[in-house]
Amino acid sequence: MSSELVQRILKRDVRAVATAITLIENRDPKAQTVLKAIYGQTGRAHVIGVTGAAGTGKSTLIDRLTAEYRRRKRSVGILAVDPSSVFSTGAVLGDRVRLREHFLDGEVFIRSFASRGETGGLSAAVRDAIHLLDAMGKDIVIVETIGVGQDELEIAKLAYTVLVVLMPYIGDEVQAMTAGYGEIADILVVNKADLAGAAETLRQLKAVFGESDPLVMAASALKNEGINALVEAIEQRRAQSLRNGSYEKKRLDLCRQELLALLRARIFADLAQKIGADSLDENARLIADRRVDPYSATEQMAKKAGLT
Ligand SMILES: Nc1nc2c(ncn2[C@@H]2O[C@H](COP(=O)(O)OP(=O)(O)O)[C@@H](O)[C@H]2O)c(=O)[nH]1
Ligand SMILES: [Mg+2]
Repeated sequence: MSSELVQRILKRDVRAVATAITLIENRDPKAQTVLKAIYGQTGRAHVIGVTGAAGTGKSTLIDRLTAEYRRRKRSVGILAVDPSSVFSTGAVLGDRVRLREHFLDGEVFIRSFASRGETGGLSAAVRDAIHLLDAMGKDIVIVETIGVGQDELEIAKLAYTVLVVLMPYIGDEVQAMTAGYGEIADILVVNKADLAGAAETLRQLKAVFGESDPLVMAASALKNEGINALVEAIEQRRAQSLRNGSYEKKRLDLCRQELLALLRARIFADLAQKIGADSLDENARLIADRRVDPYSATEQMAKKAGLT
């Protein structure tokens, strides 16, 4: 069953990819079999992370970016870690909305992920889904996350290029609002540039970050303005990073992080099983009653589980 699924994924069968993503989400052991088999065919896709606060226009912007990439004959996959995200794909299809549905899916693959509330689980699932879309031949994989939790930031780090989307705001809170963003963003996009205050926001951001690190750009997803320039900037950055070796460095770094994450998950699952939920509850009770301290409890539990 798995090998047939693998063949279908490599033949770009949308339903096979959807089935495999469901296996990943359900943590079905078959998922690993599939992922092992397809991994050799991955490593080609350009993964673009799009993050930022809710309502800044990420989904709308992704719709427009997708249309632009499709115009450039590049295939696109979209993974949204916010189930409320709505993609019209109207931008992609224009007048051709009456196209048969499977054909629509063949052009642009879209899948949403629900947050799990368990740190690490979500980013692992999204990383696996990226591998699938990569193996099915998507040139571009866009991952939308809301830039709030640890998981969402982890996911942004799975991308080669990270866009942080902001919208015009009033006041002098630039530094506070953009504190963590500068570190993860390759490009800061002031979306909704059609609204008042956009030029001033852009000016303030450039005052904080300079011209290029991160690059600060304006766009209006609603009016489809600045989209071509944004795609140009994304592509230029990628070409540049391929030339100067930073792309290769990032690739290596992502593989190292993936290994560490998988090892961490495996070690922890093993340990949790050996320790058992009962022992965890018992020790929590003892600690709460101050009959033992958490440090000694950890030492004891680790020893019991066979760790030194
Ligand atoms: N004025 C204006 N509104 C926009 C623009 N882009 C998105 N919006 C609107 O902002 C709202 C939130 O957009 P959405 O893409 O769902 O934001 P997300 O939560 O960041 O994914 C929607 O009502 C959009 O129509 C823009 O460039 N200008
Ligand atoms: Mg959205």
